[in-house]
Amino acid sequence: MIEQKWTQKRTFCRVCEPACGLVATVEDGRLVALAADRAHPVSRGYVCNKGLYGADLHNDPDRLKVPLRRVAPGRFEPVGWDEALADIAARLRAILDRDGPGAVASYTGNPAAFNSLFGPAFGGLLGQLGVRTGFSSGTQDCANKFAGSEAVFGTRTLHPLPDIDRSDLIVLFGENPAVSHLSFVSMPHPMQRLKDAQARGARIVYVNPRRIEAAAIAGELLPIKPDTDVYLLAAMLHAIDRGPGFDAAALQRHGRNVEALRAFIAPWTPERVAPVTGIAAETIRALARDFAAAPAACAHLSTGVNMGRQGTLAYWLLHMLVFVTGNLGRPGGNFYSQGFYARSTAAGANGPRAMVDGPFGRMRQPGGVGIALPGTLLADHVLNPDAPIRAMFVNSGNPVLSIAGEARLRKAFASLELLVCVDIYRNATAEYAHYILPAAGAYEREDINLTGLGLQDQPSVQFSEAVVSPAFERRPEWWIYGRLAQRLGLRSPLDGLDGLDGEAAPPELWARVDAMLRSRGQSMAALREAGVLLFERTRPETFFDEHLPTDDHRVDCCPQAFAEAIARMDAIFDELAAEPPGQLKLIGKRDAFMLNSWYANLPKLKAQGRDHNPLFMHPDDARSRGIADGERVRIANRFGAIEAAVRLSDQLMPGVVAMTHGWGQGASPGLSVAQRSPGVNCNLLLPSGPGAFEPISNQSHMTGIPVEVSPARAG
Ligand SMILES: Nc1nc2c(c(=O)[nH]1)N[C@H]1C(S)=C(S)[C@@H](COP(=O)(O)OP(=O)(O)OC[C@H]3O[C@@H](n4cnc5c(=O)[nH]c(N)nc54)[C@H](O)[C@@H]3O)O[C@H]1N2
Ligand SMILES: Nc1nc2c(c(=O)[nH]1)N[C@H]1C(S)=C(S)[C@@H](COP(=O)(O)OP(=O)(O)OC[C@H]3O[C@@H](n4cnc5c(=O)[nH]c(N)nc54)[C@H](O)[C@@H]3O)O[C@H]1N2
Ligand code: SF4
Ligand SMILES: [Mo]
Repeated sequence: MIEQKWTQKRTFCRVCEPACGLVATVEDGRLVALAADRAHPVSRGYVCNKGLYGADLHNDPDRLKVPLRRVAPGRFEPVGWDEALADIAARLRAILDRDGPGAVASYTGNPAAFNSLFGPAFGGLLGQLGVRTGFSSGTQDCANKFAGSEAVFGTRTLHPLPDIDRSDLIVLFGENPAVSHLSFVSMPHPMQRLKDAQARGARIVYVNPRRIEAAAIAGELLPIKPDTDVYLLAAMLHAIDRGPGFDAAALQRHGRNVEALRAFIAPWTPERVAPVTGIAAETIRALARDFAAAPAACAHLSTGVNMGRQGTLAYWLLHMLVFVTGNLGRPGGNFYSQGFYARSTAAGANGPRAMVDGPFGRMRQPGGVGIALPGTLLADHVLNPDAPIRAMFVNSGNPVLSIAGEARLRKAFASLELLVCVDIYRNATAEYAHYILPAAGAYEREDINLTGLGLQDQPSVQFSEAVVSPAFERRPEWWIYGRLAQRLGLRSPLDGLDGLDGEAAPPELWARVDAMLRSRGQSMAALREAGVLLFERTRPETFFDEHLPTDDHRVDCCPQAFAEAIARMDAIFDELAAEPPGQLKLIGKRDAFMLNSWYANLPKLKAQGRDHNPLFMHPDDARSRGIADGERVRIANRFGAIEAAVRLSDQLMPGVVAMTHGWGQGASPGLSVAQRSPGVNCNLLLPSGPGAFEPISNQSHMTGIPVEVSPARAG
């Protein structure tokens, strides 16, 4: 008999929101390959290159293997877990005793959202320590969505999805599903769904300053000048109100403050916003009319709008566009998808966050789901002479490269008495760490796809055991923070379970998920048994009566909470209108070869000239500046200056330049491949510090940044 050396295990991808099903091949206890799970009931065999490359990432020789302690700047030595955690606990205790919990802070990065036991483990520890100063990648990403839905729907966890399969008109603002696979909509293979929609006659419009990859597959482009979507949306509402009219029945049954909305949109005529948005008034009117007239129309927006200066207002107006046309809670319009928790919209309804005057200006009071301190103020808080932060935990994040203001961030991290980074790599931020702790990777821990809750087109939940045991000295976060809690003499989910080896999590940590599942007649035990549980797709018509958590089941059409932000709209509009012709604006450009800053170390993704991040520029803009394709240019503004090679692209609107973020790995010796092809950090050109974020959401301003571009030889 031949001994079988390999096995296959069903698991799922932890990189982005669709959580595509994967089959892992395990040989001698090692993960050797990941493939699409053809039998998966939701992703049905879809997987993208980042999912497949998860195996390369898993086996990257540069991944952290053992805890590291800094002995000198840039020099680390291996250390045992006991010694590392004992020393971290002692130093943390000393700082807490001396300066109190206000001197300790955390930064939680994006992959933590795909690590379902991280939250209870880390939150449990910080809660006991009284640490409340929390930063996260969320303010670089989507904080406006939480603030917007809180005000309009009374909950931060209600984000109506576009019902793509049944819609006649689908309008997508600031997103590129062909590359990024959507955010705040969990749907494997969105381009197939959009292609199918187009084939049955639906019209798809991408509102975007760049002719994105998605537009080449299905749909048309409506080019817009960056950072102006809020004015386009206001003018579309204006045109609907003055043209075909709002859906009276919908407003009467489910609207509140409708007259205030009408008063708000009155001055935003299509003619007025046309020069600022770059869209002709007649085009705005026609799109508005079509949206109102379509039997069913849906809309969605993502990071291209989130990262503008008025993402919260834009999200409000997007909700309004859908609502006043009767498309909220209509098949083919936008709907709420409940998923595996009966009270999922209630989770974000725990009281609106007030505005507060912090040491660095007005902002939304942090706390609860989705509202963190502004990331652009991280350095300010750490370096605040009146109340400096002395110790920080950074978990699965790389703020040095993901937030604006790299130089000040480096200074801030270098000033800390204690920095602990928990990551799978020694990343740019970890260079400043006193301890770098090796986390178990996605395939070395048990997990469920929690992030999709309330956002899944087809609700489902999947459990994956650890596909392989954590290799070397890696440990899941629940073990790391659980052990640290014990070292600090605090209660820990590991209490009484000393035999745990880091693979199976203590049941206590799954208790909340178990309770959620029980609300839908399921349980953690049933999920473990089944692997994947499917839930019925939520009927759109249940939106108001069953899911909107406001007492009167009404939508606030003009929230009082927006008064300050609305008052700023004219000033920003005037500023945009006064820009000189030819002013260049920088936007982001995600591609399939990077994932924020952390797919930077895979040699396969650097091939074919992908070893740097160029500046994409329209040929007309290059010609008028005497710049040739491939030439090195200087990109500068009042925040900073960088150099990069130019790549001409007529996909961009003239006046718009684009760069991929996450590069600038020259000072990341822990990532040998990335360091050899460092590229440049375009976040040096973003505003940082006070004033660089939207006060009502704490969301950073990261798109539509004015820049000058000149040949590098001249500079
Ligand atoms: N200019 C510009 N800047 C941007 C953006 C942009 O579009 N333009 N996008 C923004 C967005 S949307 C986001 S979400 C942020 C991201 O901001 P961050 O989350 O701060 O940055 P990432 O590069 O995603 O860093 C993730 C880190 O987690 C580590 N990691 C990966 N998997 C695991 C794991 O399983 N466990 C642990 N412990 N660590 C893990 C990786 O090695 C990496 O170091 O960046 C933002 N920055
Ligand atoms: N390959 C890959 N996939 C990813 C990621 C990645 O880094 N690489 N990151 C993941 C993460 S963390 C996230 S949050 C999601 C994000 O997913 P998406 O939000 O879809 O992100 P992008 O693909 O960057 O799309 C943003 C779009 O906005 C456009 N844009 C820029 N400025 C403006 C503007 O002012 N107005 C309008 N209307 N459009 C504008 C840009 O041209 C771009 O096409 O992607 C996830 N998936
Ligand atoms: S789309 Fe996202 S979840 Fe699916 S395989 Fe690609 S990276 Fe993974
Ligand atoms: Mo993100």
